[in-house]
Amino acid sequence: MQLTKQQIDAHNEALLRQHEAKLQFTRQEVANAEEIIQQLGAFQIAIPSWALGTGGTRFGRFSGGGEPRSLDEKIEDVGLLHALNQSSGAISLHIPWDIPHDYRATRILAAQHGLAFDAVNSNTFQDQNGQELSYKFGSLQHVAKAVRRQAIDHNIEVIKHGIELGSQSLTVWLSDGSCFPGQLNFRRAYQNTLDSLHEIYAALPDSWKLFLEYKAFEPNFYSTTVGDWGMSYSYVQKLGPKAYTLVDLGHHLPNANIEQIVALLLMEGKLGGFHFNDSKYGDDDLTAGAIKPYQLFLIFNELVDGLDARAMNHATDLGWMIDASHNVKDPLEDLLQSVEAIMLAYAQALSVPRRALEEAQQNNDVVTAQEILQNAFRTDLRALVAEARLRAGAALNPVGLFRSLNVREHLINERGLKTVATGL
Ligand code: LRH
Ligand code: MN
Repeated sequence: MQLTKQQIDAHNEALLRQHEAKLQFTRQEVANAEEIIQQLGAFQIAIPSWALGTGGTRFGRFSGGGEPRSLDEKIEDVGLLHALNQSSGAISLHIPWDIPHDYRATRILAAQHGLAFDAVNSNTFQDQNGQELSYKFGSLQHVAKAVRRQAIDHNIEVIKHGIELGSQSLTVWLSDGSCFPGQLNFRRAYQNTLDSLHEIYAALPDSWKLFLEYKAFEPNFYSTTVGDWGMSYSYVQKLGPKAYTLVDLGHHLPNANIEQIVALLLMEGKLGGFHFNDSKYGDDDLTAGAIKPYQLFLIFNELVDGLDARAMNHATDLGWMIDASHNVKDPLEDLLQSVEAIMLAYAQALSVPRRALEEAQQNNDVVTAQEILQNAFRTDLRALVAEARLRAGAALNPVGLFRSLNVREHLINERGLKTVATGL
């Protein structure tokens, strides 16, 4: 289903007067409102190809119907999101869930929807049909050289798919680890993983980046071989300048200070990018900003401060990706909400008066420092995010338009109720 400019214009027309009143008020509240609108306009968030269908847990999966049946339909769905918010201009593929069978046709279809290909993701956490050797006891860490070889070759194959599509980075997330004390020699697992990553790194084109994603637990529940930011950092330091750490917000132990981790990785020049989502307990993969919106703001506060300190380009120098799963919401509505929450946190961080904050910190004026941050978080900047969308030709209220056009109904009529998208 493709949206027309007329449909978007008619939607915006009805909301314009209310929007302009809110925008005018916000401009009075926020000194650098115009600058923020322009930076939001340049900011694009990649949509995961594996999160366009209904997610589930081991206890059940409740499909909503009209799910994409192919890579082409996934590209169409991301294209629809991008038409609604003009902030979802890239898709991140997961191999083998989304193997492109005709690179040229896939590139053309993506271009028609204004989409680029962000990081490609390898998968050595499942055994595929016909796979020779199992990853039951790990992949790059595995005690058997042949299993490590198989996993290295898969990652090199994923890079090849990415090169054909114009991607510029590989994300490696390893479920490798152990479930019981004594099961694994940690030092040997580390060394096997590092040696294997060196071979994958050697296969990267010069312009590419390798993102090494860490995770505290699941599916292994005693140790994870790339289990936290420190372990990932130690690997990427040894691998070389093209290797970076990827921060998935749901991959931390309870109460971890993620904004401090982000500040330090950025300072070290080893922060590669993000998988945005939210969680209350484990790797819940909930909508970004749905549970801990202040944490999301604090992360962006460190990002804006750290990116500017290194004169980095906000929009292009890090990988901005969502990684979520939708157990009870419409996948597309959930993704629209995640993009909105991320754009809002970024806008709030851009509105922080940096010099005043620095002065309060230098004076150990804790109250003023907190007041500055909380004022930025408590100031409603949604009109700035909406204005950035309006200027880009998108909808003032993406979820509202998605609903009023009965998009899900159209997709069900087109694809059927029982279709199941590849992915988690
Ligand atoms: C692991 C993870 C990883 C993906 C997978 C779909 O929990 O976050 O990024 O490969 O989800
Ligand atoms: Mn992830």
